[in-house]
Amino acid sequence: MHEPNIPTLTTADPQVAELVHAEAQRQFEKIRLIASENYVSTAVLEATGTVLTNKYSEGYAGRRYYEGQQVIDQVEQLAVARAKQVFGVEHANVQPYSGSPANLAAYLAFLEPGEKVMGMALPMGGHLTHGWSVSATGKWFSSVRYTVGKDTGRVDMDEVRDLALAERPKLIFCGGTAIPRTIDFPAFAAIAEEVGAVLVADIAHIAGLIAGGAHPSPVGHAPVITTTTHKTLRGPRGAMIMTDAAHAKAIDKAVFPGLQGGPHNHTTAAIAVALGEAAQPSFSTYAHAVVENAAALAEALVERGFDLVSGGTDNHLILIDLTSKEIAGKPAAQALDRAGIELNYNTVPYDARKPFDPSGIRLGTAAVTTRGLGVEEMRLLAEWIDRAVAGEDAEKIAMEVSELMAGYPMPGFVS
Ligand code: DSN
Repeated sequence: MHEPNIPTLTTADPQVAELVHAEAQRQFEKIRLIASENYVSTAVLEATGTVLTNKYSEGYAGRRYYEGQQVIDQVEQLAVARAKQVFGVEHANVQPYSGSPANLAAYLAFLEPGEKVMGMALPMGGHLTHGWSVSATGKWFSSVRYTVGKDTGRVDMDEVRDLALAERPKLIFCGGTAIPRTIDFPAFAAIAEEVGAVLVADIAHIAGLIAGGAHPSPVGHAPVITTTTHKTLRGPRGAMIMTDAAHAKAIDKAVFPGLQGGPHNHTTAAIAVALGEAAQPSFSTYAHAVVENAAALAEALVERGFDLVSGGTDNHLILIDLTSKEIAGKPAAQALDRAGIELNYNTVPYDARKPFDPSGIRLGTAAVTTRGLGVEEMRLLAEWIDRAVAGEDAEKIAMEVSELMAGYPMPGFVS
């Protein structure tokens, strides 16, 4: 059942309570490989379920539009101070509701409608909000996109520089949602400086790795850093924008009053808790274990004939092109889900198939590492993935999966 227990909810609304317990059970039994997901601690869960949700606090600490901020100001200041300490930044705004609004704040702060943004193309691993055509960021702004090399699966910084020099964007995004390799922040910074653009590092996927010292930091290279708080950082669903002193005011104004109303104070408290956890030495151990597990899983998958975009991984994320396995991403993801292994189908660079029925699957090791799985279990995982993709009996694999996972405690659940 869900932990902390929810006895009052069970009495007041058994239907919802039952669904909460069912989801906790599902998360316990499955191997969760969605690269953007994790398991938050019980302390983070508790913080999100508090009376802080009752309070409006538009504005910033000491400058609010509602009375009664004696406590909320302290909560937000604590989250900000911890973000500054964990990431070594000059300024942090912890109010964005999630990653997309955080990125939108960068546009509002530094671009006029119609001006140019450069980001990684969505099918290459970028994010919708980096100027992709179906997003408001691609509709309201002019956008140009860099790619990855067809043979290497990696960003070619010469191509990025050539495109930037030709197009002269005012805003450049680095980072994305399906990038298995280290982001070269100094090279992006040099290009942004050359063309006079503001560089935004979207570190949503790798924030926890950066906090734990398992990926280079963009601090000192990108003046603006956006991140969600719920992926490798292992906090509640939310976001932050971190900046140097020079870009702080523009970002704060863009978040409020530019884009948002009242911040979600229960989330802010949970972000503070997660950042407190990320400051502990054990979090650095966790972040390095995430990367080690991904490397081990990648190696075991390659041994089994899987074709990995860029040939492997430097971080928590693996992107598999299933073309050589003669199965598309969607049926493979569905077969894996039936086998107790949860991940998402994903486009691969230069995909010949459509985004809703692409050639690839995306995996990440943040959640399984939180459960305590290690390098040895990654080999077993590769074997199960191989068998499920090959069409072996999914129910049999699911039994083996849930037997393994029964030995690994999950924060948020007790049997
Ligand atoms: N949905 C997130 C992900 O899965 O990477 C990005 O927004």
